[in-house]
Amino acid sequence: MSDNIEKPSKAGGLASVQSTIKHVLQSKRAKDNIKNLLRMNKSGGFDCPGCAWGDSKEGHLQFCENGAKAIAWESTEKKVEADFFAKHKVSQLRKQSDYWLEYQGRLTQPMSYNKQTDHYEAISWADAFELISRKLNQLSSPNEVEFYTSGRASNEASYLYQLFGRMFGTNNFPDCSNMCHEASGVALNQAVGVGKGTVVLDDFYQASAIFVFGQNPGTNHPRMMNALRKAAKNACKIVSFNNLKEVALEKFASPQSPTELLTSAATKISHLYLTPILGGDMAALRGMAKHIFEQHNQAINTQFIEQHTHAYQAYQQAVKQTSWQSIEAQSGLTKAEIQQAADIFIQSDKVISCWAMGITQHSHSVDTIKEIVNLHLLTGQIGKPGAGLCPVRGHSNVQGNRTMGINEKAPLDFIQSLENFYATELPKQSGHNVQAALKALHEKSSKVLICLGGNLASAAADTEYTHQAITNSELNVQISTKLNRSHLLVSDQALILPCLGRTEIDMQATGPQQITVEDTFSMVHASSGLTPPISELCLSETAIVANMAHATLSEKTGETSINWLHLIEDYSRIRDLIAKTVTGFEDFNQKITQKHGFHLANSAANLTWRTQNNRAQFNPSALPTSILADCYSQQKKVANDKAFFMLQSLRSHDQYNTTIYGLDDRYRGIKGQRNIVFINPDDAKKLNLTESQLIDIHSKCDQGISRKVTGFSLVFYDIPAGNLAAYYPETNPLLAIDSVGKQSYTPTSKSIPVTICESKDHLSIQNQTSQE
Ligand SMILES: Nc1nc2c(c(=O)[nH]1)N[C@H]1C(S)=C(S)[C@@H](COP(=O)(O)OP(=O)(O)OC[C@H]3O[C@@H](n4cnc5c(=O)[nH]c(N)nc54)[C@H](O)[C@@H]3O)O[C@H]1N2
Ligand SMILES: Nc1nc2c(c(=O)[nH]1)N[C@H]1C(S)=C(S)[C@@H](COP(=O)(O)OP(=O)(O)OC[C@H]3O[C@@H](n4cnc5c(=O)[nH]c(N)nc54)[C@H](O)[C@@H]3O)O[C@H]1N2
Ligand SMILES: [Mo]
Repeated sequence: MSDNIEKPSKAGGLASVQSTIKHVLQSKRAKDNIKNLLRMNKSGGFDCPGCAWGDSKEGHLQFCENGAKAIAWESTEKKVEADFFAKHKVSQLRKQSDYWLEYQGRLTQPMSYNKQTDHYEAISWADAFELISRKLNQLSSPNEVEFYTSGRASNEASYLYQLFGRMFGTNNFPDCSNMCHEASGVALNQAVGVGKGTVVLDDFYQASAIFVFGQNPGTNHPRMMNALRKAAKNACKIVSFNNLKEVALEKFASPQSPTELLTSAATKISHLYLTPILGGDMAALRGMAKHIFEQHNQAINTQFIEQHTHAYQAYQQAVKQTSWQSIEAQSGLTKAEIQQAADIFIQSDKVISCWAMGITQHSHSVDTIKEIVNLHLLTGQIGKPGAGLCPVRGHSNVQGNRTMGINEKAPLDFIQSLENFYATELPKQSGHNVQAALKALHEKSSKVLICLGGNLASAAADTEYTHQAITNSELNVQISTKLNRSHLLVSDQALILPCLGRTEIDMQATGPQQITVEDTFSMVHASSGLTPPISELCLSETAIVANMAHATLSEKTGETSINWLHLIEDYSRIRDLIAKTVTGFEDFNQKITQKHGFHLANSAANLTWRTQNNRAQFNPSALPTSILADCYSQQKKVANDKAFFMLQSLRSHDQYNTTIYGLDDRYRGIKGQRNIVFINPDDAKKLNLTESQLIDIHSKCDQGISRKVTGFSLVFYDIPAGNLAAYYPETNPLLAIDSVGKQSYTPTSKSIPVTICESKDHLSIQNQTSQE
């Protein structure tokens, strides 16, 4: 570990409170934002746009440091108005950093790109909708448009959005899930018949062991830390599998505990902390099962297996055939460490497994998640209180978006339900996911890109390819709160449509509206903004979608079977349509009047398996021969190169995905920089590289294209040999568009094969300076 960085001894505590206050003050709307924080995640208040963790019924304050950053960022008084765009050409704006772009403030009026002047210019809403309608109706096929969604959009907005897209004639619904938890949905659907987690928040307080795989909740789900802390205090054993020693998973101080806030006291979180090498979790899980078969047959729940499962023998055989040698080599853990974890698993009567991006963003993620399921089926740890599977979702309504039909391959019964109710025929063939959408735009077979939130340009892999793909669109429509790179990749027509954020009052003809969201525990509840909108010219996402649909579909058919503009006068009308067409939403409007909303039943949690043979499936896959995505196959020999590493791209404590709040990563001891790479000091020494030295990183998936990033500073860190870590999105240029997970098509953002070398660009700069 480096002497230069100061990693704190605990997460949370006073430093969290200080950081919260700093961000609230910086927003210049401190009074509004204090009011916002007090009503956040509470009945009658609004749902935090930070993450999808569920709301607790306990305690007075329901916000965390990073939730406070998210709302302070949204609820700022800084504005980007027409004069800003008059001052800056788009080509000039493109030279600015993502941080600078978003820092300019909130978008306040619709803008249209003028390619003659290279400026965005004000446009009326009516003209903007007319332009969209005209362009869409000129396409030679409805499949020439891509409807992207980021996971913040409400149930109401996303329901109307998918209905619009399908009525227009396409299933092209790429969404942020395709880059995130897609593998969880695929694996869980196949294994247990439902693509969602099987536990609720209360299960965390009943569990006797909680396994946390590939997740950094201290930064990305800070409210989960309260649940882990409470569980740990209740003698629940927490086991972390993480490539890095994340301080919050070691020790956490609750800002709501006076002792932990004001002294050095903290709660020890992990009972056991294992650091597998990148992509090594499947092997580790396989090893846990092997230990159970070899030494603890009594822990195998034969009754559960007989009653509920399929393919047990094949799985048992697969475990037998996996050698300890391959398990140790692929996991980077010792047999003894794996046995220790397995012992905790089987000594606990109720076990929950949680996971996030460290599991889902690999080539073999689907199999890894199935391996988690295998262990739970083997021991019957599912479908009982305090036990089950918990993919911890990212964006606050990403799960709800899928439930509402934002899905390029929505189940047939979902589409048929819409067809029956709306008495119309809808497309059934699969549409584009993010990778397919970018490829279609790149080759110009797709011509229009509409983004309901997010920042596809910076979030997606293969930056140069992605930028070209978005630039190729003939019309690029971005529905957003803040300026970002996706607005600047334009060549022909483009629109910036500014929308309200979660914190703002959504006033429609019948009064202020509520929206609804679904959290990671399938709890659906209402959210109401509290502060006045930043500008009278901002519309709600729901209203923007309805107006696009109204303009486009009435132009297409002369009339539409849906009165879109009537629906948005009162969002309960949209919820009535959802109630009639989406399973589990009967009496929707009535159910959201309950204080904490309602729970969508989960069949697997009720031991009902909606799989082909109505049984939960063991997965007998062998360990992958290589953890690299298929597109790297020709590169495998480079693994012998001593400058070869596996790189993971991850989040700092001061960012929300592509939104950078600041340049610190407090829990890892990093201050004021983002272009850094964490490296094991022994690896660096072998290459004669020193701390803080600038290096270049070359991706090993060339496919004839050189992918590299330059001038990254080395940080000596406690990280397994052969692995590197650096921040996303700065490292996205290294990820080839074809480097995706099997069956999930998710970019393999946590296993990028690279080589590193002393920075040549830096040397040339040094040489230049010395010559001057
Ligand atoms: N403040 C804040 N909150 C957020 C977000 C944000 O950017 N900022 N993003 C939101 C979104 S969309 C999402 S999806 C979630 C993301 O939440 P996380 O999944 O926690 O996000 P990452 O930063 O990608 O962290 C991945 C973690 O997995 C570990 N890891 C990486 N590879 C491996 C591996 O192969 N094995 C194991 N065992 N560990 C591994 C890394 O060391 C790191 O701790 O957070 C959501 N919440
Ligand atoms: N290398 C690498 N790449 C990754 C990842 C990784 O770990 N490594 N993680 C992936 C993951 S998990 C995800 S989810 C994606 C994230 O991909 P996205 O969801 O596309 O990206 P965000 O950064 O969350 O989007 C930020 C933008 O959303 C807009 N915005 C914010 N709030 C609102 C709102 O309320 N309404 C609307 N309409 N717009 C709003 C703002 O304009 C802001 O600029 O990135 C993925 N990319
Ligand atoms: Mo995500």
